[in-house]
Formats: sequence, structure tokens, C-alpha cells
Amino acid sequence: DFPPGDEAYHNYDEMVAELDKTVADHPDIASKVSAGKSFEGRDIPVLKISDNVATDEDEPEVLFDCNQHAREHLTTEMCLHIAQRFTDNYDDPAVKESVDNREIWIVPSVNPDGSTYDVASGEYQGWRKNRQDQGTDVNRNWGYLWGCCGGSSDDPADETYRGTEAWSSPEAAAMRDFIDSRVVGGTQQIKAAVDFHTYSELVLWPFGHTSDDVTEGMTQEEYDRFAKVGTEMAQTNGYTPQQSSDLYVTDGDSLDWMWGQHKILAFTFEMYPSSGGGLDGFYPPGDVIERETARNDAAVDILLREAGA
Ligand code: 0X9
Ligand code: CA
Ligand code: CA
Ligand code: ZN
Repeated sequence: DFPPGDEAYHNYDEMVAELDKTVADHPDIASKVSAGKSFEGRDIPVLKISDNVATDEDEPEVLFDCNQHAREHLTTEMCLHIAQRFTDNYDDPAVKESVDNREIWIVPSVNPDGSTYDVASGEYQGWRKNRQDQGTDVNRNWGYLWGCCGGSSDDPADETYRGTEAWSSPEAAAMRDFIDSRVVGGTQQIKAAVDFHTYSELVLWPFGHTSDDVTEGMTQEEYDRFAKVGTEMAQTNGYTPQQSSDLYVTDGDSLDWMWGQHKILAFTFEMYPSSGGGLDGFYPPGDVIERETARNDAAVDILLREAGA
């Protein structure tokens, strides 16, 4: 489990318990479903938050997903923080306004096998991938131009191994099935999304597979909207806004698929810290969780607003 000083982090069972408690405490506005199962058979829970939560209403839907990468535990806390803020503070008029007019989907751990393995021994393993064979990088396994562009590896030992084919990881496939299931009457209901990672303090937008701003699937107008919203969010949290390929080129990441396949206004946030420490950067002490998750409150609110634009 998490080492001394980091007990505030939630392991998989604690994360599930937290979601169950949220639903038990707020049954009118919170419910839990499953996106599917991980390679080792763990459920990948999805929390829904909205008024009339049992009804699929005609309200813009927003997705927050976390922990595609095993060692990025701060992101799981980010998703749990969002869940708590929109349920525990429902009597705050601004929160109520958001909850009543959106359907918010939260996936605290896309990669529960990897995150469990990372902490199981009591010493951090520095693990990134899932636990399928030598491990697939879940964020290189999504099916938009999978493996196209030198932004992933075909070596199963590599940290960015893309898998044997698109969607070969059960975790990416489960997320695909869930997001595809939000197409209702031919229209994708999820309008905006953030995929949380650590670290570097960045707000990133598509595409990742090319350094071109404008390309097949991205007009200048669309690019400009990403840059505008991304920059506005970054002004609230102090992160650096940029196209994801400005960091480095990736192929098969979730961002490119969410936009390329579904035209979801999708961002990747790289959370605290900004730099330094190599592997240590993935393991900030538990006492930064509150500050570094609340830091994104205003950006999350902007994304919820944009989902209705
Ligand atoms: O490499 C990744 O999957 C993400 N960074 S991380 O350090 N958390 O592994 C970044 C994905 C965003 N896409 C691009 N940078 N193209
Ligand atoms: Ca509703
Ligand atoms: Ca709906
Ligand atoms: Zn990551």
C-alpha cells in the first residue's frame, strides 16, 4: 500500500469505497456504473453526477478520466476531488447550477491493475503501463491513427508500448465502449473532457500525432477554439497551455481519439509538479493533494461551461 506520509492517497479499494459512499450519501445526484473490466478483472467504475441522476436527460455531458498511467496517483485524487466537490457542495448555488444542467462522468482509475501493482509492496515501483504481459501503455492503445507516426513503441518492453493492435488493452477498450455508448440518436452526448496525468503542469490539446495545428480532422477554427479554451483554463491554474505534440508526438493517445473520432473538446492536463525529480515527480507527498486538486476547480468550471457552448 502507499508508504508512510502518503496514506492520504486512495488505493483501488479505497477509491471504490469512496465512490460507494458518495452514492450512498447523495443518491439523488450520484450513481455508479462500470465501464468494463481491467486485464486482471477489476471493475473500472464510472461515477455519474447530475440532477435526476437515474434519468438520461438532454444535458451536455462532460467526462473526467484519471490514472491511465499507473504511477500518476495524484490524478485519481483529482477525480475524487471533482466527485466530492459536485456532491458535498450541492447546496452552493453555483455548484447546483452545474450539477443540474450537466451530466458529469468521472473515471478515477482507468488503469486499476497498474496502480495497484505500483503500491502493492509498500515501495513505489515507478510503473506506468497496464499489467497485460510486459505491460501496454494504455495511452498509446487508442484507435485513432494507432501507431501511425513514431509516437509509440512496438517493443513490448518499452514504456510507450502500443500493444499488439488498437484496443488490445481491456482498459482502453472499456473506455472506448463507454464513450461510444454515449452516442444517443447519432449524437455524441459528451461534449468536453479532461484526461488527467502527471506531471509538468501543462494544459494540452489535440492533435498529438502531428506537429501541424491544422490537419485532416482539425480546421483552423477548431484549433483556435482549443487554444482559446486551453489558454483560459491555464490562466486559472498557472499551467502552460500548448498543443500536445509541442510536448512530444504521440500516437494512439486518448486525446486524439476523443477529438478525432467523436469531436469531444478534449484536453490532457499534466498536474503538479512542474518539473524536477525524474520518477520522484510522480510521488508528491500526501499533503499536497488538497492544494493541487483544488487548483483545477476553476478550470473544471470553464470546461463545464464550454460543454454547453
Ligand atoms: O505521454 C503521455 O501519455 C502523456 N504524458 S505522461 O508524462 N503523463 O505520460 C502525454 C499525452 C499527451 N499527448 C501528447 N503529448 N502528444
Ligand atoms: Ca440531470
Ligand atoms: Ca444525457
Ligand atoms: Zn500520464
